[in-house]
This record gives sequence, structure tokens and C-alpha cells, in this order.
Amino acid sequence: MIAQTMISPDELLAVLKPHGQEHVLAFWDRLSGSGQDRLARQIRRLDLPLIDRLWREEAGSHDWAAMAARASGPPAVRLDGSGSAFSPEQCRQRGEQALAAGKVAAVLVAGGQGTRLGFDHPKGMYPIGPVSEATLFQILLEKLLAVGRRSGRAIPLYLMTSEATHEETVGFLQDHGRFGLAAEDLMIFRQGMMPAVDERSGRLLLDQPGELALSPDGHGGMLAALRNSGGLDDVARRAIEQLFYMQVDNPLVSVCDPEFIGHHLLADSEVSTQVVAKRDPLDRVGNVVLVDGKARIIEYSDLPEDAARQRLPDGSLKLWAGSIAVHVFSVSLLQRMSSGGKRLPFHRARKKVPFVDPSGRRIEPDGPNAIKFEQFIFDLLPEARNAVVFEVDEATNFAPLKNAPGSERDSPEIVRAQMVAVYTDWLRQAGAIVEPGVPVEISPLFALDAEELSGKIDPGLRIARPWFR
Ligand code: UD2
Repeated sequence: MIAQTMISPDELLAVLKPHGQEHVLAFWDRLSGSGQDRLARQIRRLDLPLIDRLWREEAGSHDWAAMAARASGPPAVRLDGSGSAFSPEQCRQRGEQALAAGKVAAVLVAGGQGTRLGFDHPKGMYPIGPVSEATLFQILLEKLLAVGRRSGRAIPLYLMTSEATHEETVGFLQDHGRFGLAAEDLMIFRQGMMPAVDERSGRLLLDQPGELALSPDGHGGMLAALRNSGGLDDVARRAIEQLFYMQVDNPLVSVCDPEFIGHHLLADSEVSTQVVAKRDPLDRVGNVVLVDGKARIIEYSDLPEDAARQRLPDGSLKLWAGSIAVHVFSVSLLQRMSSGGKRLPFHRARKKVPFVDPSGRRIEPDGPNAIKFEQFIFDLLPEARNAVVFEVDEATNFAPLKNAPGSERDSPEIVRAQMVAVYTDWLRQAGAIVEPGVPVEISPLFALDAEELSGKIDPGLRIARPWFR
């Protein structure tokens, strides 16, 4: 006998009816007790007035074309050092000082569903190491471990998952001993979910007769999730002042880079963000721009093509700065933006979302039928004091894994080839001879950069076979 739920549908109807969402209970009587409990919990978590507002805001409520027309390239610290009042050495020392004093922690966002990759596990579990086949999680956590060892102080990691990735991620990291991170230095927290609505009616979609169609609320969900999970309190308890933020999909990120963090501190900034000079106007990265004196990011999907193609008299792209989603946030900004009713805006995306029709049949639409709502963490930029844009070299800092094998860009093969190119260069700088086309890979625990490597291998070392240390 399945215990009937204690919840009367009338109570739920009272919540849903004022918003025209009573259809969500259409299959209530068919559900088991636990099915009714689950649906009731999902309904209780909804912010229905917010969903009403978000759906009503017309898709064009944000006039990206008008914003793009007022946009210019941002002032930035460029690769040649221009745009900075401090020397790289000053920045590095300041960053090392903050790391050694335990003022810095890392955030890794890994809640995305990674649909484009066609990998049915959390993306962090993808074996990307060109020789070792190390997963993205292993490479990123070992980089963090190595930076902590170098600065003499373990760096705590706040890892964000979603419903879609949480269980597997927790199990995987448990099974691998957190790749060396101490248990007390890894906090895994789950971001929130947002329902999808029918794009014409604004009605909530059911994924199953007893389940709403929910998806992660965007990496901007990190803000609320960090607060609601107690992560922000933990950060305060540890007297951490800066959070280094990275995505799970980029194995070339310079984790907790001392020069980047140091510049952020010396410039007294609340948000510093890394960019690469776009090679193509339509590169699928966010465009870091200056609008009305504020730095902000216009996502590639929102930037009108003519604005993306504009060039300056010297032929360079007017909107040249491509966001690689590597940031440093001051904790004071995160505290300010996650309290007192302030929140990040929601972006709307038209998506294909399977749903249950009134007859109870599950429909797989062949075109976009729904609106999803996501927050983007980079919308913190215009809220920040002294936002800094910091250019890095794409070849050595940015190789995001986005698409399935064989894809034209951001595929596993392309990422691995870029990793091999970086490590080959390190080896050659250290005096080794690497035969062309030979895959080589260096663990962060062996060396974090070319300088560290050169002290660890014999000059003249010949490498003619796959090589991993
Ligand atoms: C993101 C940026 C783009 C550029 C690019 C660099 C956005 C909207 N666009 O493109 O401007 O910087 O990255 O690679 O961010 N994630 C979560 N929870 C979510 C959604 C995403 O944790 O609800 C994580 C996801 O695991 C991944 C990262 O955020 O690590 C990027 O997510 P994405 O793949 O949806 O972003 P993408 O590739 O469209």
C-alpha cells in the first residue's frame, strides 16, 4: 500500500490557479503517493509571480541592437602590457601574497547539461588528457592543488553542480579522492532550477505526468546557490576576499593565476574578466564591451551581425574582446548582489522542450516550442566598481570543450591538439627535442608552466613516442 500523500490538491490549486497554471495537476489522481509528493515539492519551489513577469517581458524587451550601437571596445590590460598601471611582476607578487594569505578561493561551475558534446555524463568526467586521458575534473583540480602547493596554502574549491550533474559528480570525485584536495577544501553546492514554459501561452510544461520540465537556472544561479547553500557564509568564515571563477570546459585555464589576481587587487577592482582578441567577428563567445561607461557582456547570440563585423580604421574589430568566462569576483560584490532583493536579470532562450500534452502523451517537438530562463554570472560586470578587462593569449589559455568529436570547432580532437601544442612548446623551451606530431602531456602536479618544467627534465631529451609526466 503506497501511503497517500498528506498534501491536498486544493492547497496546490490555490497556488496555481491565480496564475492560470492549474493544468499542472491534470494527472494528479494517476500519481503514486511519492509521485504526488515530488510534484507538490516542485510546485512549492516555483516563484510563479516571477515566471509570469519573465514570460510577459517581450523577447525584445532587451534591445540588443540599440545597446550594440552604443557599444565600443573596452579599455583593457592588453597582451603587450599596455592598459595597466602595474608591471606583470608587481601583479604576480601581489597575487602570490593574496594566495599565500588564504584570501583567494576558486569556483568551478559544472552544472551545465553539456548537450552539444553528446556525452551522457557531467562534462567534468570527460577524458580529455591527450596522453593520460585525464578528465577535465582531474586536470582542473590538480591545477588548483599545484597552485596551492606553490603558494604554500591550500586553495578551497566551491564546485557548482545542478540536478543534472550533482549525483554523478559527487560520486566521481569521492571515488577519486577529490584528486588530492582535502575534504574540507571541497564544497559541492547545487544551483537552482527554472521551469520551461510554452512560448505561446506561458503555461508551465510537464516533462512527465507528475514532473515539471525544469532545467538549471544558468551559471548566474551561482550567486543565489552560493548564498543558499551556506557557501557564502563559509567564504566569510575563512576570511576569503576574492573568488577565482572558471568553467569546467576549459582545460587550459590558468587556475588562480597570480598575475591576473594581483592586477585585480592592485586595480582595486570588484570584477576582473579574461578576454581573448576575437579571431572572427562571429566567434561564439560573449563580447565584452563598454556601454554608457560600464563594462558588460553581450552574448554572441544577442549581438547583431553588423555590429559584430564593425572594424576600426586600423582594420581591427571594434568589438574585439571575446569573454572566455574566467573572472575574479570580490566577495563584497557577491554579498552585495545576493542580498537586499537585488538579483541578476534572467535571459530568455527559445528551446525545444519535450512535454506531456493534455491527453497525457509525451511530445518531442521538432522545433522550439518553449522559453527557458537563465541567469548569466557575467551580468555582474555592470554592477561592479572598477571592472577590469584582462587580455590573455588564446593559444595558451583557452581551449573550451563544447562539441562532439568530429565537430568543426571546440571538439575533443581540437582541444587535445591545442593542449599538445602548449606542452610541446614548454618541452622545447626546456631544451627537449619533440618529434613533430608526437602527443605529449604534462600533469599540473609535475609542472604548472615552462619555467617549472625546465628544472625537471634533461635538456636534449629526445621524445619520439607519446610522453606524459
Ligand atoms: C559560455 C559563455 C560565452 C563564452 C564561452 C567560453 C554564456 C551564456 N556564454 O558559452 O560568452 O564565455 O562560455 O567558453 O555563459 N553552467 C552551469 N550551470 C548552468 C549553465 C551553465 O554550471 O545552468 C556552466 C557549464 O557547466 C559550463 C559553463 O557554465 O561550464 C558554460 O556554459 P555553456 O556551455 O552553456 O556556455 P556557452 O558555451 O554557451
